[in-house]
Amino acid sequence: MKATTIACLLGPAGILAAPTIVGRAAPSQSINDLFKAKGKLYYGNIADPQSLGNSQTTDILKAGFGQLTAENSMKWDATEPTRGSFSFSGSDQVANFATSNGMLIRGHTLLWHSQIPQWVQQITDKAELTQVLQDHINGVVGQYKGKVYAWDVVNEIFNEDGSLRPSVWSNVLGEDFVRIAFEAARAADPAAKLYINDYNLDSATYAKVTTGMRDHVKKWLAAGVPIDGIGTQSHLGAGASSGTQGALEALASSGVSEVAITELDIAGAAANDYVAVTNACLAVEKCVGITVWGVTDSQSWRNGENPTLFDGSFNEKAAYGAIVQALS
Ligand code: 9MR
Repeated sequence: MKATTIACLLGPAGILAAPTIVGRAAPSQSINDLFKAKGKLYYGNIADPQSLGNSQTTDILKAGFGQLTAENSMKWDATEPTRGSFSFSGSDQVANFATSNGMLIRGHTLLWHSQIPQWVQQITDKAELTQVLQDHINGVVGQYKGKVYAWDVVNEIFNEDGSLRPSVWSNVLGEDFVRIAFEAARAADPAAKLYINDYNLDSATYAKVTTGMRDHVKKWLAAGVPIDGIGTQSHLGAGASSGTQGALEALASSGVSEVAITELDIAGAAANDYVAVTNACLAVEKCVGITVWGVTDSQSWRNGENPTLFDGSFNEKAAYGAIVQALS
């Protein structure tokens, strides 16, 4: 890593003392630039107001990555905690940082079973829940109209066996909540790519990939639901990267125009796992980009698993250099 900052200190007698390392700067090579040179749109990462308050984190983001997802601040509990009263203080910070640094934005997420306020969970009337969903999507997508590359419109709506997960959405509205959400998002920002996002989509033959995501999306596309892309979160265990390319191909075969790896982290962050996932996206034409879920291990939701590309002291890990090498 070339960007290590070296301070030459003068000793008391004016003699040049040994160089002292006062801190490592950001990575010297941008994996975003290298990925784009291979025809992809971005290599991204996540942020929220707290991490953006740390200059070592922002240095890494600026030097290495070209896309940002808000880790939590665009979710429903943050943006519309009370019905009809929107709060964008956190999410605006993420969007402004991305925009002022030329980074694409992935909006995450408009409809989820988790991180939704009680007042939403308690609705049992179809017409009311439809209105509430449309108003939420209109408010949040409208706030960032023209600024967001892609929205995760619905998140984690499948069970492991490929059926629809029970939630206030499916319980009250049946499967129709998917159409309602995508149509509202399309109306609020016609230029944004609209995604369906989920986890455990890591192997081509897994039920959640086949009878779950692929077959449902095929059916919804045939019915005119405006779905542009499928996001595979890719929270992987060590050594679990071998299925990624096949899974991306299976998801792409649903007929969506693009797919993306939206929340990548890998237990242990072995270099060969990160390189395999990067190569999988390169090998699948519809794969537009990769988002890593966490800048440093100490910021990761996977406590103790060290799944990101930088350690808790902001040092680049071997996997980052291996991605640079694979893309060079
Ligand atoms: O990383 C997020 C963590 O800070 C939150 O506490 C958590 C709350 O549910 O959500 C995490 O992000 C999740 C993402 O929004 C959806 N896919 C799974 C991610 C990891 O749990």
